[in-house]
Amino acid sequence: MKVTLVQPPNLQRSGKWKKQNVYRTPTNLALLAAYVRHFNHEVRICDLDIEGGTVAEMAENLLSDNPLVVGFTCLTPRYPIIVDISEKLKELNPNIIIVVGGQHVSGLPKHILKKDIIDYAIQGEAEESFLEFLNRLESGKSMDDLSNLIYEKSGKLYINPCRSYIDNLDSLPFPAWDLLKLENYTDPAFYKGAHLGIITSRGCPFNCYFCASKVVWGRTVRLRSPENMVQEIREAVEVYKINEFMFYDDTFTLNKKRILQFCEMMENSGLEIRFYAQIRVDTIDKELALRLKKIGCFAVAIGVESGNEKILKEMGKSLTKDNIRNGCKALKDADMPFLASFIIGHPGDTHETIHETLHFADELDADQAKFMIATPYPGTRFFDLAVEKGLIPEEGAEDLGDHTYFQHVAANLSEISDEDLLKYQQDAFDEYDKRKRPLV
Ligand code: B12
Ligand code: SF4
Repeated sequence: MKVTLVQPPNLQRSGKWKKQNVYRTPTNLALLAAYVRHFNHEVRICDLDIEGGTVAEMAENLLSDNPLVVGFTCLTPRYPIIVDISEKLKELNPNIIIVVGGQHVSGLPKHILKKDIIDYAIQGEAEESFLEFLNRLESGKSMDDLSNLIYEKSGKLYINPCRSYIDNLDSLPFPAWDLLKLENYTDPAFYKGAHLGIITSRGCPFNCYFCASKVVWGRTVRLRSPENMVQEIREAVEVYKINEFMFYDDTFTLNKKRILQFCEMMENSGLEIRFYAQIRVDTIDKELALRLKKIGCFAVAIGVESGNEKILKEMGKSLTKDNIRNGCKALKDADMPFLASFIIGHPGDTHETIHETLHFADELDADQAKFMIATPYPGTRFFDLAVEKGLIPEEGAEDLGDHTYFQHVAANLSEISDEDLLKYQQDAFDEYDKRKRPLV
């Protein structure tokens, strides 16, 4: 079956973000493509974030090689543009089958389909269900009992239960990088050339109220083996000539033993790479930071979120300010640059607690820092709370398009005004822009 997988455009590329030239690989689509291609489906990936165009041009681009199915990956802010493009696709070719997957679908399964526009959605981990979906379309078999599928029949919505997670992540094929124009994936503030996003684990065991990781992966963690990680890196370096990477894992260092083994294997591999990863402060010490540095880690990102002990406790992150101080000290001792992210506008945040957060940022003295405004993504406790308080509608997912972190307040559960939150964010960004230490 001929299928085009689509990364929709990122509409945050306006104003100051437009100039940034930052593009990340749609690794999820490259993984799905590799999986279904293995079973003889014909796949193209179209990254509209890079290819651009008006809605009509994007739709024409997607139809240019006559696919039977178009599949979009969907982050919440991109849902509205997916609906617009799909509408145009159906106008140009009423027989095209449109399916959507990704975090937004998994967080809000009840509100994804659009009559005569979005036909199907697949929630959760999707490799196996997407393959089965294409197989059934091809053979004309009923979709009724297909796990993870969301569909409509005789005006009724069906949300089928999810199948169990893939046990052995090493069994998955490596992403189909040959389907992307890899030279486009740049980020000059981090990387010297093109880079790839690699994911080596799925899931996070913690329960932060604002985090959407669990909507796709649940709360259990599955890990790829160090051998398999090194193999993927070797292929990227030797076949695709790319030696810079971003690990998309929620917490790259969650399992210290695995990462130490990975370090050892990389040291012996003869591969020279540069990479960046997200970690938690309680999963790093000086020894590990030094080992990571030795194999090419040029920086790590940590989520600090707040400088107020009570807010930290209520957040579900299981970290105290001392945990954070210790982790940052280990990174500094190892001379490992780090980026810290903070959230302004937590439920219950006051002027005092936000000042504590800003002072804590000063104390930690990260190489770079970002300050986000708390935003309720579907499937999170924050989303449920915001709906419960009537601040956002659960239905009408199209209105969620503005849920983004820069200079926008989607649902304010803090004790201060929207204007004050926006001002704190802008001032903090401006201040840290002046101080940040370069990574390249
Ligand atoms: C890399 C990344 C990005 C990249 C690129 C995302 C991309 N398209 O690949 C960039 C930097 C652009 C990005 C931006 C943002 N991100 Co982000 N990002 C991630 C990250 C770290 C990894 C994504 C990934 O590749 N995962 C691995 C793959 C294999 O998993 P997956 O994407 O879920 O895909 C599986 C299924 O969902 C499904 N699937 C996915 N797509 C499709 C398509 C079809 C057709 C089908 C059938 C199935 C399917 O199959 C896949 C394989 O099983 C995740 C964290 C995470 N835990 O996933 C956050 C995450 C996705 N991001 C998140 C957020 C909040 C954002 C931002 C809104 C942040 C912000 N403050 O601005 C922006 C959105 C910008 C915008 N305007 O769109 C949230 C999701 C919230 C939401 N509902 O949208 C996550 C989950 C982080 C979190 N822990 O909360 N992000
Ligand atoms: S620790 Fe990180 S990935 Fe895990 S739930 Fe919290 S924010 Fe999400």
